Amino acid sequence: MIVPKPVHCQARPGHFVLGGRTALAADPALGDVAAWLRSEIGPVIGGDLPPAAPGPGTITFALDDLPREAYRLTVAQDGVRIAAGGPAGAFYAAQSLRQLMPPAAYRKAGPGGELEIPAVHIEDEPRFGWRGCLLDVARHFMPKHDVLRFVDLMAMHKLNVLHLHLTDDQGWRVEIRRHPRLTEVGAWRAQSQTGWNGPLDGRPHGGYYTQDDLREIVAYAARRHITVVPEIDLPGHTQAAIAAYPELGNLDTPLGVRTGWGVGVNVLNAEDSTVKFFQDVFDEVLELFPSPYVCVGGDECPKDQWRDSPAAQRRIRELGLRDEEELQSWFIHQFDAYLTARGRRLVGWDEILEGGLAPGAVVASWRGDLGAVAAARNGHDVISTPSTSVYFDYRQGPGEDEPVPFGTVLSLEDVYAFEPIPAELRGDPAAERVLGSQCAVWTELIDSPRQVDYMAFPRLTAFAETVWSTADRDAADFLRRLEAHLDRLDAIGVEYRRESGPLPWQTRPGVPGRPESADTWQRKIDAWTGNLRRS
Ligand code: TNX
Repeated sequence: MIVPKPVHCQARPGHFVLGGRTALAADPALGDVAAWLRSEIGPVIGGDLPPAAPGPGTITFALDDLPREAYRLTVAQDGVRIAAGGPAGAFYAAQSLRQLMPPAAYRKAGPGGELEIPAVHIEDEPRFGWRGCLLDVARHFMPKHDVLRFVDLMAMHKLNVLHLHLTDDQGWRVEIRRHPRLTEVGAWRAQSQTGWNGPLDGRPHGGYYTQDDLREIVAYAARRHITVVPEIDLPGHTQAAIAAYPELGNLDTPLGVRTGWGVGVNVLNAEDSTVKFFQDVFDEVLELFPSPYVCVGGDECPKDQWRDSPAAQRRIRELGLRDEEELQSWFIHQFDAYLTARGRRLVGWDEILEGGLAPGAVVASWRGDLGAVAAARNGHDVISTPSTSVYFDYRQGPGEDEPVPFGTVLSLEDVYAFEPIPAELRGDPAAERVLGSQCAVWTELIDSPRQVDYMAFPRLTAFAETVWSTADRDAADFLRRLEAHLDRLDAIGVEYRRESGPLPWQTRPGVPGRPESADTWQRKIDAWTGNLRRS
């Protein structure tokens, strides 16, 4: 009944009884995982799960000669034995063990008493090393408390990368000491567009994370074996920064933080001082986020302002570039060199392929498969995140009551059927370059943590199985296990989408969306990736 499905799972007769005095015995290297399990399960059974030496009746965490994220879990009448390649593997074993318990094991407190765990032998390890989820906290701010809750939900599904989209036209969400107006001004907008293109709602929106908040999120995630990859999106998607510091932009007229959606025309200018400004920003971001990977965005940068700006045209000549397209890749190269010099690896959206890249750069391929194939064949690592397969802002069904209908239909079954290795790379050694995949919760039309629950679950559960499990995909079997899993989500209080569609209070009648047909979408991808194909 475990999701994502383990590589090997064999039920055995009998069960283990977990009670308040059940002892936890852990190799010192795995002590923190045992402590995590104690703090989660202790309050449910009303006991303290004391530490002890291995012995009968205990739950034992031992190291074994296995890959870092692999584990073996044996539940027997006389004890539970976990053998893991390292702390991450032990943590995934503890997650599986918790799924073997009744759903009440997911509550914050329980009636006390004992939990029965069926005897079983599991051998398990993930298919991909990058099992990610992007959370867009820029379009709609998500309070820190809800981010931590989301981290726990990712951990429950054995995902290991949280990509935090921290800045965009509509909001700047990370405190930067050196440039305080980024949050003083950039974290707040006067109002927001209702739906995709409805009237402005007249309500201020905003929020940001202090540096201490982000240190807490990073540490909380690390304890759950999740790396937080920060994204500071540039040179497009920067109107909030330009609103705070107009000298970063191309216009003489001041801008506000953006209130509408869609690709924005206000982009950074290409002055050295602007590059320096953002390198100062990254100096602080790197301090907060130890992740080896750092995302600089690079997506959707309209070139109109550079075409119209005498200063940008002067820069193009000064730098000996051919045109605005090359100016975009020059921009990205400045940050590629900056990050490489600091021992980090640049991650960017597939648009960054359009001008050649440093060898260490990682491409997040979102517009179909083309970017993934091109990047892998050119020796770049790839994160496969095609919008029509893993963008959870896309509607979950064709019904008009989906809140708020956007993009093409991406059902639970579609996500389950998603294959992260593009068809064109199958059998090609370049397929090794696909580090894994990442689903994405973009939040233009998702304005609260409750809406995030609805859009992310249970599709995230299906996604977790596609990136973790090596087993053949069997949708009927998945849906059966999902039933038990939904009881766990209910115990946590996740307001997921039911098979029947949204509940009446989950619909948002009258809020304009932007539903599209699969054909329209494909035509759009073809047009967008024209540059990529030519390059
Ligand atoms: C494209 S994916 C974007 C985001 C939007 C998303 C909506 C990417 C690199 N850019 O800015 O939020 O589509 O689906």
